[in-house]
Amino acid sequence: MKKVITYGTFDMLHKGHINLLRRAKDLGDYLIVGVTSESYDRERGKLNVHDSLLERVESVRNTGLVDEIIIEEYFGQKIDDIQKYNIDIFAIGSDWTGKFNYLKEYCEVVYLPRTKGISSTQLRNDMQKMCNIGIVGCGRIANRFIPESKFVSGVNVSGVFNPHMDSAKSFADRHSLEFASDNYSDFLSHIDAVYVASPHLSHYEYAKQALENGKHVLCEKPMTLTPLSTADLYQTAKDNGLVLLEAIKTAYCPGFTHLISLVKSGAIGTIKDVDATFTKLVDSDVRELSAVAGGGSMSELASYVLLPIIKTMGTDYKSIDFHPVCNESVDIFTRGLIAYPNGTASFKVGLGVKSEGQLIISGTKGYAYVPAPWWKTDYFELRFENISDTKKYFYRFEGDGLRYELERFVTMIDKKDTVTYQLSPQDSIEIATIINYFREKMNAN
Ligand code: C2G
Repeated sequence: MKKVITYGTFDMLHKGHINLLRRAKDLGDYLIVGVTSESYDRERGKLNVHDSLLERVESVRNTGLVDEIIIEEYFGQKIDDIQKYNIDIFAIGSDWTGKFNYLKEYCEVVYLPRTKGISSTQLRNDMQKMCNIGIVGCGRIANRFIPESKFVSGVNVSGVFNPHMDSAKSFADRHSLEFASDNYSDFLSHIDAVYVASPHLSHYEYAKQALENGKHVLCEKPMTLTPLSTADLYQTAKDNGLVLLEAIKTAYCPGFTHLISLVKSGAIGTIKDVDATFTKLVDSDVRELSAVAGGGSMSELASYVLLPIIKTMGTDYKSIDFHPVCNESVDIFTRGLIAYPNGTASFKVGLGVKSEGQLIISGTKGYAYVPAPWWKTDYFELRFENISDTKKYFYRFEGDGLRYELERFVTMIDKKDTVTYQLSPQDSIEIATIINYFREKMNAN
């Protein structure tokens, strides 16, 4: 019996896939299809797969052409499968010509003609309404956002708003955007969604006006500096059936998402302590160190360190203590200690003090260790008493990582989901609560 194997995502199964499966089946007597898992697709950079794994498996099965379906979960699995299933022929579409020659050592490799004029990407784009996004602000993060947006399908960054028309115009020219505006109402009338990347203290006004005008909002962190205003924005989004998301990139990247799922599933026992550090040295004259602009280590960086703490330990803490180190205007470093009824959490944030940027989540059976920079999670270990039990996990963290938050944002708009477990409205409100508490204490002193 001649056994053939082929692989693919098979998203929105179409004629091209069916032709490919038929041609593969004709090569032998028994056809095995490896359908890619969601995490493997994300790892290899396919961020916008529409159908779930179960739906894709079901569509491949319904073609009636396949004898066995397996799931492809990791890079390198093809060699393992070929040996495990005694495969004679590995077949794949001609868009991959040459890429799988390394499998010739294990079986025959056949590149089958690809059907012209149809692809999952095209079907996704046809189905998904293009989301026109306008950027508020022209700073560093806004500049980074544009190249990142090119990796997310269904998105077009069409314009920019800045109260200073000169800045808006030069930003639009630099990034070949369709329009620049210094009139916010007019700017909003041209777009479907807003990415608020202006200085912190302006986030609330821009986000609020956008939501009141029916626009979805992706807002840079910290969304606002008080729980009341963050909660108010979420309420406005809810009342208008819109997506509002805080742009803490770590929350949406594959490595961090998996880390949280693992530790919350008991992989290290019951979680008892979290320790997170994020420091980023900045020049002395920047907005980040300006008190009037809402700067300081806590307001700049606490969103990151509080994320793993809130996600794993929750928010029913008994007390929080801050130990800030200040210059004449803001905290250039703060150490925080949070006491829970049954555990603890601590963090360090610094704009003027450098430290090791690691994350450790400790449990009753072991701990998760994420080396610096943990906020761009591409690797972590689960460690136990017996060091031979250590498990290592590797992920991709592409580019600046902003593509992950943007992908989540447009998927939520597309699927009409207004809440994501990766960063819920309550999570954002809790982060604002702690930052606000810190700022109140600082002002009181
Ligand atoms: N295909 C085709 N004609 C099209 C579109 C796709 O023949 N018009 C083929 C592809 O060449 C591939 C299969 O259909 O052999 C599945 O395509 P995708 O779902 O796009 O999956 P892909 O990303 O190519 O996965 O491990 C995964 C594999 O390496 C390939």
